[in-house]
Amino acid sequence: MTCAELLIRLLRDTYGADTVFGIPGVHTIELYRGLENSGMRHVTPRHEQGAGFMADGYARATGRPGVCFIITGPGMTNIATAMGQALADSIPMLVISSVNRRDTLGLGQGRLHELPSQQQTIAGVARFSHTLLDPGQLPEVLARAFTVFRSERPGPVHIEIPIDLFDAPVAAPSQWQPPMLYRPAPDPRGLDLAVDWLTAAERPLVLLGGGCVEAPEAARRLVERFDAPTVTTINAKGLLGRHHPLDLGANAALPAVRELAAKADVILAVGTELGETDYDVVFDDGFTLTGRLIRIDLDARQLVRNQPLALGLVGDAGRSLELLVERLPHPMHKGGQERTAQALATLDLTNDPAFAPFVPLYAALETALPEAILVGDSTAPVYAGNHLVAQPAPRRYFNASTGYGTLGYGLPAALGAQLGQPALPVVALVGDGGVMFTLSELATAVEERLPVVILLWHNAGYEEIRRFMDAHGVERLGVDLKAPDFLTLARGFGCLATRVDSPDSLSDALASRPLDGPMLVEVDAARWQRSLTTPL
Ligand SMILES: Cc1ncc(C[n+]2csc(CCOP(=O)(O)OP(=O)(O)O)c2C)c(N)n1
Ligand SMILES: [Mg+2]
Repeated sequence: MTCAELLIRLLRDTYGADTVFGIPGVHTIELYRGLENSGMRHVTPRHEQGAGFMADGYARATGRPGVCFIITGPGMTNIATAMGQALADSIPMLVISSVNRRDTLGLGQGRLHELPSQQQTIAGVARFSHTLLDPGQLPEVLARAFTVFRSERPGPVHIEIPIDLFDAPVAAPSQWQPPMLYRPAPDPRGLDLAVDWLTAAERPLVLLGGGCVEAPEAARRLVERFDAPTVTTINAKGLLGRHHPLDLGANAALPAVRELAAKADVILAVGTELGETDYDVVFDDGFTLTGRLIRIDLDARQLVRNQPLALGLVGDAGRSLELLVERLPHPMHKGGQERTAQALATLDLTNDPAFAPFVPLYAALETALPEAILVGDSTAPVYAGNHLVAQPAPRRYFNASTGYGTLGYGLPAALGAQLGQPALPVVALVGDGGVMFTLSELATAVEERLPVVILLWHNAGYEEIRRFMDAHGVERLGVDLKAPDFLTLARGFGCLATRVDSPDSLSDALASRPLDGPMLVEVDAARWQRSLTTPL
């Protein structure tokens, strides 16, 4: 078989890939030979950034790496931004690309799609980037990619194949079975010490991040046994189920939770970066820990980032939490429920003027589509949703307000999530500014008949940046946008489109959503706000 055929078979048979996101070019046609009959679904986004965001959404919704087929040069620079987002949030993604012929690499001859060094350009947004120089090494290189996805802190991996190798003959591998892989468990001595500290704690706090999404059961059992108030970050939303009495939500940057954190004598942080976009979105370095910090992470280098560490354990989040539960005495009484309830009462999120307009919006969504995956861009409803939304399970809430913070993420990532979870409703939360970055993916949604609801919050400009300019005394510039007629535009793509201006009209729109294609629901922000204050 050829190198390209071997790649397809390994992806499908050994690694279980069922979907590929790609835009073909003259460099990659050999990758497409046989793809049609492989049984894998090929989805054509309208821009490589869309391919990367779709792969990211697919991975977050399913836990399986998203796979992309990308052309040399511009295809790769186009997808680099999406790889940056996936890298920042540790999302598994496999990007297979072409690159120029081996005997021309690095010569700068001005060949089609040539970069000085594509591998070096992409290495900065990948866990690793590898140039295949011998087709016989393909099984080993792919195995390395999948050990990153399964055994290490995940992230995007790039493998580039020189165009003279795609049709090179290659022998079938000696086995098609993937290896059995297990993640490490922490050293028992570290676990014992952690148990001692946790047992003695009087005012403990738990911080759970996106690294825990595979282990909701273990997470819930640990916090219940330990009886501690628990922050679940944006990427961990839903981990404890909806409205768990120990769940403080993704509110670590708000005063009442910061106070709990500052007063905590022992803090257990698992699979969380303790990063700015969850703990310090107000950018004032105000998340301070004075107690003893115990951290568990798959990546040792994470243990010492952002906060002074007292005890670090390297290991799989779920396995570590199970081992802690086994060792912790019970019952434990740390006043967790009372302290959680008190902090939430102080926060009083639903009456916070910054969040108030979005309370009825999320209520309407939860009533109409309680199981929905909510995928967001970086826009006003998403910032509020980070605090307001409670989800029944993890992998149902993610957006570009965290980590790399890339506008244009929401729509294509929602399409990827829908492809990965066809049985769940998916809602994309986007703004009038952000949606323009990747609006072309509406064509993909229509073509693939994906029943995603696109909720477009229209406030006529870059509201978040307007707010920052006002707050810093900078005269507004570049933030008031002339928006297109979104309804006409969506209909031009063949997408159902409607405008709403109140919670009731939103509920009506959601009730009429089609099941065989997307629907764009434009929310007129000004009229929405007025509908909340003036009875219609
Ligand atoms: C690729 C990229 N460019 C620029 C920004 C800076 N940025 C962050 S939020 C924002 C405004 C987005 O506008 P919109 O989508 O309409 O949301 P709104 O704040 O108005 O609710 C901008 C420009 C960004 N995050 N990402
Ligand atoms: Mg806007």
